[in-house]
Amino acid sequence: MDDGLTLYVKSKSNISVLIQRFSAFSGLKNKAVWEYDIHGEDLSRHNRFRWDYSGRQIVMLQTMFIGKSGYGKSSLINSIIGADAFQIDEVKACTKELDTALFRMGQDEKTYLAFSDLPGVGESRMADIQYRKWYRDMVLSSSCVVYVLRADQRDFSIDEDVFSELFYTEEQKENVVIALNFADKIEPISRSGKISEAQWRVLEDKIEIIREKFGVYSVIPCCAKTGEGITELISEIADILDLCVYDDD
Ligand SMILES: Nc1nc2c(ncn2[C@@H]2O[C@H](COP(=O)(O)OP(=O)(O)OP(=O)(O)O)[C@@H](O)[C@H]2O)c(=O)[nH]1
Ligand SMILES: [Mg+2]
Repeated sequence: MDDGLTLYVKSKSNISVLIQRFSAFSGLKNKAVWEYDIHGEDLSRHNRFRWDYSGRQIVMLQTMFIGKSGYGKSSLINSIIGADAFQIDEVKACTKELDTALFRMGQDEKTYLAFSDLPGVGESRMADIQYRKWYRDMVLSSSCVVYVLRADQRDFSIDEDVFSELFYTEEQKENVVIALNFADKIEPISRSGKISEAQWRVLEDKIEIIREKFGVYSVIPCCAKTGEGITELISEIADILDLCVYDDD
């Protein structure tokens, strides 16, 4: 992209591999990506899909993960792709580049499903100014955004602030899925480590609170550690991405 963002390809595979894990992605195989929106606006004008990868122009159907540092963006992508390609860290903030996992969608080397991981907000004021600019650019180049929150978090003020800066129209919010990660940590914490029925009841209330605060209907509790909720998260992402592709025969 012409703003200096570099694409770091952390893993590259074929979408068939991903479909074996999550059948919800089967509607994307051998499809081409729309470069016009419903109003006929040419989206490639925003560099929306085109990236230079190894000297070749590729088109990416991109899902971007954003949210505060340590909320599990990299862990969620790892659990989707089924590999530890993205670095995770318990203490220091660790994602400093635009890391991407690519899955080739068709027969040729042109169109890819992509999951991208941006640095977390909330590390430092200076870093945030840079990151928020990246976030704005990347929202324009993404077909779906997974906004990661922590289920056990009480104060959402920084997230609401960042969120409202990025998404203000209803149309933009339709492409957003909120992942309520760390669902295993919501009280009452279960000894098994799995999300208990009591926790699910609390999560249902939490979903309503988040829907109201952020104006996003698609709110999915999940746990990157145990993999719970990941299939539901995938199904929401796939529904959004399915609207961005067409048959390329
Ligand atoms: N208990 C629990 N731990 C989790 C969950 N998701 C992630 N973690 C842990 O939280 C820590 C931070 O996760 P990361 O995936 O590195 O977070 P990140 O959002 O990518 O962080 P930055 O790259 O700094 O922005 C790691 O130790 C993960 O193992 C979860 O759902 N439950
Ligand atoms: Mg990370």
